Amino acid sequence: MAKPDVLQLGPYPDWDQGPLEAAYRMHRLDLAADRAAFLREIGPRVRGIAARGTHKVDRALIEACPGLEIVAVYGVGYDGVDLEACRARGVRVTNTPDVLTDDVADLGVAMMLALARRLRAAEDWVRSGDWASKGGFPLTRRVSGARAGVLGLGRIGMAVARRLTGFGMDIAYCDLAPRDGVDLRYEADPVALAAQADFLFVTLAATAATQAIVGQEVLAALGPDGVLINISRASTVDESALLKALETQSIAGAALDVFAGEPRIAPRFMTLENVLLQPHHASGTVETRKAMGALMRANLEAHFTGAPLPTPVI
Ligand code: 8YV
Repeated sequence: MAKPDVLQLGPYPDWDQGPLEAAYRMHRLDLAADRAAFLREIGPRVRGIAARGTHKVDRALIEACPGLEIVAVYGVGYDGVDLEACRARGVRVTNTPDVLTDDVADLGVAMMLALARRLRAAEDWVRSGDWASKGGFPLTRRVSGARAGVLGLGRIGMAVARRLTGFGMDIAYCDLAPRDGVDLRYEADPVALAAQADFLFVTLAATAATQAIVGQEVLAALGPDGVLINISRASTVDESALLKALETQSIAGAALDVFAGEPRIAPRFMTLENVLLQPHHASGTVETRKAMGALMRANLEAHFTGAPLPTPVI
């Protein structure tokens, strides 16, 4: 039987690319010189799309592939996929939940510590010789025992909260409703959550309802001692309100793994001292990326062999 044609929207590590090419005829849209011409030629043959969490699988792309059966996302977030258009066409969508939860939570906590304890500036202090010439590094900020807010208590929010417990933090969370069996303080309103947080973690799924949920009001409530940590999607934060809050120091700082227009992020971030900037790599460990790739490939394989999808979205 002929290998199914799969449209690939971005690069994967060799350990995934090899097996993908062994099982499917892969077509690299990301390497096409003329995207429209490439889609006109390949689109009619495409049965699957392999995407990364940040890719757009919009209506136009779906329409360019009239025989499309499945969109397999290498990532937990599927906000880039037009689910309505997929549903209307009976196209299945899969993601890679669970396997990345621990790494994303780990990075969120690492970012909190790195920003509060000023690891980047402190290392520069050593490397530049300031330690020898000027003496001790300026004092930083304590994390243990501080107040944390977790905005969005899904898998990743829970994993963050579990870790923060180990730091003896006073933890509250906000979600659509209190979670059964969760022994953490619940706040129905993100503004109220921010008002009682020293460190506010954004661990929301990106949906229309969470769009810019961290806006001017939440940032004002977070206040001049508050720190924002975003390991979800840039769309959950009103980035221009955030930049203004950082520039005017109406919040203490932000540790960000996600940005509007990434990887070409707003230049205003680059000159700020009170930020920690990460290149959207919370899931970026060898172990987790291997598991994500294996799960994405397992979803494709299940689909093309008629087996139940391991992790369907729709
Ligand atoms: C990945 C992600 O960085 O899981 C997600 O939703 O955004 C990340 O894990 C991404 O999918 C890989 O490009």
